Amino acid sequence: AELERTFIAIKPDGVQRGLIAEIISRFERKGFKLVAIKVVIPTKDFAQKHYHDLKERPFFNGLCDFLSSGPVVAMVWEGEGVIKYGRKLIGATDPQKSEPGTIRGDLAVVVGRNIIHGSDGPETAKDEIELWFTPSELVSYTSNAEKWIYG
Ligand code: YYY
Ligand code: MG
Repeated sequence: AELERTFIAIKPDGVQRGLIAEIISRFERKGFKLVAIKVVIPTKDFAQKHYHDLKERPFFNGLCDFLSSGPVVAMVWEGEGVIKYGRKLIGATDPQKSEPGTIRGDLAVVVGRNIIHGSDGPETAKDEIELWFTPSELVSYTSNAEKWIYG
């Protein structure tokens, strides 16, 4: 399996609603490998760094207030195609448009409370992993399931 990694975060609404295990389970059962995880309450400044690409958007301030309003579960997941397929598991940004079967489609209702973040491409994945984690927090290991997942 090639070493592709993505940054996934359960936002404060997902944490407060008790959806941590449900969300982790979907990535885990798919066959992706968890290589870093922590619970953090981001500062507003940190939230603004995370969402810097969106700073001109009208919802930017509210979005950053929201992300810094409570605990977030920050994770790095590894696996073949995990960046693109992680986005598929998550579903469309607006839960009204997310397909049933996706995390947002099954578990969220409005765009401002869509419970999860996932990197949208290789560049943002790299940047977001570096923003949220130090290199020593990323754990490289071989899962015994890998030969059954990848053949
Ligand atoms: O990557 P993704 O989270 O699916 O969407 P983005 O376009 O990057 O927006 C980030 C975040 O901003 C989104 O998850 C909810 C919020 N947001 C919003 O509140 N209102 C919008 N019209 C668009 C996005
Ligand atoms: Mg995004």
